[in-house]
Formats: sequence, C-alpha cells, structure tokens
Amino acid sequence: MTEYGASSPVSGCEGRDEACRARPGVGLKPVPCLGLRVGIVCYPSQGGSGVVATELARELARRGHCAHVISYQVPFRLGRFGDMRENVAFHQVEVPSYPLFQYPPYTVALANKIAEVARYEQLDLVHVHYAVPHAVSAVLARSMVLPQCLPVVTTLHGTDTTLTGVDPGIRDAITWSLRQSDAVTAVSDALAENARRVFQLDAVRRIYNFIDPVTLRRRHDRELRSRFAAADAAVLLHASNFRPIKNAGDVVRILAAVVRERPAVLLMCGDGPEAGTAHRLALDLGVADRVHFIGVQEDMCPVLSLADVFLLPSSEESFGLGALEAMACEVPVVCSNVGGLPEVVTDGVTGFLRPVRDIEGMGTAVLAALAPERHAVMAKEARRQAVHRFSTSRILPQIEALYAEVVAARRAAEV
Ligand code: GMT
Repeated sequence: MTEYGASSPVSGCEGRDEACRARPGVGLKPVPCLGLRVGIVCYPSQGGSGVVATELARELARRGHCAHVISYQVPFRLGRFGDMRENVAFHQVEVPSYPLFQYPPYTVALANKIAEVARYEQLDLVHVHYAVPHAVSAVLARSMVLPQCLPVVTTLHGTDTTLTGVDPGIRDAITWSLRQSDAVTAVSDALAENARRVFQLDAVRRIYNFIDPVTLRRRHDRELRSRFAAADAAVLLHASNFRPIKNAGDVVRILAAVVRERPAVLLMCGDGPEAGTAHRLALDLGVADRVHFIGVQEDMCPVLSLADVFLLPSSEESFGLGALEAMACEVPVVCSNVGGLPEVVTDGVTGFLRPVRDIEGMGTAVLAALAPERHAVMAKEARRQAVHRFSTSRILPQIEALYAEVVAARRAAEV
C-alpha cells in the first residue's frame, strides 16, 4: 500500500498557509493530519454518487488521511457529529440569493468554497464526484489558489456522462473541465468507454465502487423479518431514488409475476418521483398488501439482511451500487443487462441479467434464484465476489495510488 509521510511541506506550496489563514470568518482550526488532506465534493442527496463520496471520506479517514466533504448540506449517510471526530469534516457551500438571480450561482459559490477550504485546510487535492457542475467549480477553484497545490480528480458516476453532462447547454464547459482535471475516473469499464467517446478524452481510468465488508454483512433478524413476511414468503427488495430510469413500476410488475407462482412480499426502500406511481400500480395489480414502502434508510444493512432477492430493473445504470451492497449481504440480484451492471453481477452465478423491461424474464429469474439449493449457492457466491472484487482493501489502494500520482505530477510540473 502507498505510504504517505507525515505532513511534509511540498515545494512550491509553502506560501499557501499565509494566504489562507488571512481569510476571516472561518472559525475552525485546520485538522492535524498525517496523511493526505483531500477535499471531497458531492451531492448530499440520497443517490449513489453521494453515498460513494461519503464512504470514501470515511475510509480515507480510517487510513490516516483527512477528508473534507464539501456540499450544500450534510450528505445523508454522513452522521452530523459522529464522523467529525474521525478526521472527516463537513464544509457547507453558501449560495447567495438576490432578487436579480433567477438561478442561484451554485457553481461559483462551490468554487469559492473549494478554494477557501483548500487554502485554510491546506488540501493536497480535491476529488469531485459527479462532473456537473462540480468539475467546473473545482477547476476554477484550482486557478484561484496556487494551481500547483491543488490537483483535481473527477469521478464520473453515470448520468453526468449519458444525460446531464452532454446537454448542449453545458456540454462544452463540462468537456473542458474534464480535460482540465488532473485525472478522470469512471465507476465501470462501460462508463469509462462511454466517457472517452462522448467527451473525447484520452484517458479515463476505471475505478470500481466499493463496500466495506466488515460493516456491510448479513445480520439475521428473524423477528424483524416476520413483521413483513410470513415464514413461507420470499422477501424481494428494491432500493433506489425512484427516478424514472429505475423503472420502479417494473419492480411491482415483477412481484406480481412472482406471486402467481409462490408467496412473496416486496420492500421498496428509498424515495423519489416515481414512488407514488409505483404504489398506485401495486393497487391496480392487486398486490398492494404485499408491498411495503419503508422510505429512506441511512443504514442499509438491516434492510438488506431481510432480503432474499434484490431487484434493479433500471433502463440505465453505470454501476449499480445498490446491487453490490445487496451482494455483500448475501442477496442475489436480478437486474437489467445494461451499463456497468454486467461488471458487478455475474449472470447465473451471483444473480441474473435480463433485457430492460423483460418483466416475465425477470420474474422467472427471481423464481430460479429462490429455489432453495440454488439460492444458498448464489448468496454465498454473491458475498464472495463482493468481497473479493469490490472490498475497500482492493479499491482504496487504487484511489490512494491515483492521489499520489496526481499530487506528484502537478508539483513536479511546477518546480
Ligand atoms: O448518474 C446518476 O443519476 C447519479 C448517480 C447518483 O448520484 O445516484 O448514480 C450513478 O452513480 C452510482 C454510484 O457510482 C451508480 O451506482 C449508479 O449506477 C449511477 N446511476 C446511473 O448510472 C443511472
């Protein structure tokens, strides 16, 4: 593993202390840190990129680095106080409002905050999650502080590459910010390939999302399970932000197909625009009494531990973090054969991949996965692959190595 020496001063960056300490109104002292000081920029809302960024901040702290999470509110998986003692700090972006502004200038406010945190906390680099608009803000912030002191790493998460980032209204700015980034990563080979093509980037490094196998493991709770399901009923689970691409209606349709053959219930975890539609569909299909909407859950472990099969019939999914978290808890996955999902789920081994909108196919796959002997083998293999291929011990060294590389390269370039 990469070793990081103590907070050794780096050539060319010595002056930043004075420059930043001069900024009034920041009440906290910089956190003493033996590793790298990393700014992490993300969306705080329920959603994969914010979850990955939050887990990364925690994991970096565990490894002796300091993580400074920058967003407009505390990310939902970051405890308000709990993480603060662990070298994870939160910095809120303050967005000005003024009658003239029909749209709040968030991109500028974020750049301002990144630069302020970089100076005051002496960040070694900033790592933005989701390019829109974070990469633009980070590159601007880098120009505002001493450029040799603030490498920018941008991680693409999905719709920033397939949807929002390629909107003609912002595409050129996003492309520019990616080209200006010191490194661009993507969470799957499929997304990396897509990004190279649509943004015409030479190098996009694939670094998979990860799970902590120690905290995320199956913990049986028969009493809790019995509140949702009779002893003979299978528990199907879907967890998402219920955006249209998640096809929450298809989750309900798959349940309806399954209950024609055997008893089952469905837990719907999370919240979002299509939750109401899914509920009405459950009523229309006569399965509403078997569908439990359990809302947003900060700790997914108890929920995943109730499940027998995880459903993710999305139209698009660059990785499918929910699927990986399910696998870590011994839950086979039935999902669409799109984007990065085939890199996470091995068809017929840790779950089943079926074409998007293939309700009957997915229903049949759920029944196959629930066959007792097959289920036991798949559950075990799902956990094994999650740990072997995606655990923190495998992925974090790749991120640390990338950080060391970009820090060294930028400093060497400026000497
Ligand atoms: O791309 C998005 O819609 C946002 C993003 C999010 O914040 O939820 O989701 C993406 O990032 C996750 C973490 O890397 C991936 O697991 C999801 O597959 C991906 N979503 C899509 O590609 C639709």
